[in-house]
Amino acid sequence: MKAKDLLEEYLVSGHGACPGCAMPVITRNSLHAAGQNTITVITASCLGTILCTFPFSPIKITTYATPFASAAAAASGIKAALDMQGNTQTTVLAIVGDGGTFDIGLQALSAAAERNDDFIYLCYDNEAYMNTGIQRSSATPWGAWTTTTPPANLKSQPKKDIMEIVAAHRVPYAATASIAYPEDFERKIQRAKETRGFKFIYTLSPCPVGWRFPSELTIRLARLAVQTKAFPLYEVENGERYILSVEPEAIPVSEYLRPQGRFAFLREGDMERIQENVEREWERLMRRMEAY
Ligand SMILES: Cc1ncc(C[n+]2csc(CCOP(=O)(O)OP(=O)(O)O)c2C)c(N)n1
Ligand SMILES: [Mg+2]
Repeated sequence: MKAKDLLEEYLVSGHGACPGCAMPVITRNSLHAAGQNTITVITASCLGTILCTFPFSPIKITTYATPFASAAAAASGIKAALDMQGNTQTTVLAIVGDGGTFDIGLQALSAAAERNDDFIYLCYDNEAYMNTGIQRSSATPWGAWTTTTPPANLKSQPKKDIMEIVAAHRVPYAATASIAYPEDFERKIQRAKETRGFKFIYTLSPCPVGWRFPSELTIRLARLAVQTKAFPLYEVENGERYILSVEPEAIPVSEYLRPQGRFAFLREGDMERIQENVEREWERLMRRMEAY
């Protein structure tokens, strides 16, 4: 990373994010690590409304806004066009929400991963379709309230395991990252930038509006997600070699969930059930780490 890039801000004030939104931090950190010579690709999402406040924009990087389903296809196309120009230096960085990744954009993501196209796909997961009014996505966790999973009918399916889906494509590099661990976050973007082929970075994006928590708790909740093992930080090389980035402190998951109003409707025994699921998933991840 050039020293200049560390000092330079590519996302400036005047963006349209809600107070406490994690996305400006995610975008800023990623662009610090990716540097000036980057083209970003975004879809219809909260990020789209934050960055594309026509005729103004708070992002100083060339940004291509594409329809909801096509982030990965657009990034593949931009990379192919750069190759045709003999430009191997520009980084292509798609920044896409959970709806645009887990659901509507999944086939384009899978196709680009299968072709091993050379760009970084960064998924920020706020665990619902936030921009259109907090509808559930396949990234919404079990037991969460959203406007389409009201208290009488809370989300009753588990969250889709996007890291396993991407890893199954045996892509060169995939990693989870957190805004509560910014050095680890930027290191992973930097590593993705230096790796040829398809790279996937997956980050949690706490949303005060959709998750129903006070806006000053964003970073604390991002950290608690890691420390409670709800969102482990790790890397996957070639879809096979799993490496843990941060050893969690094994705090009960309730510490992470209780400040969030979207979990206020859990019934008796639900918290224990969520804790058991966290432990089961953690053990499965540990087996992956040991297997290599
Ligand atoms: C094909 C299509 N369907 C639906 C929409 C409406 N829409 C715009 S943003 C959005 C939600 C995006 O969710 P996500 O990708 O999770 O990003 P977030 O808004 O949560 O940041 C939806 C459904 C659209 N723009 N295009
Ligand atoms: Mg979302």
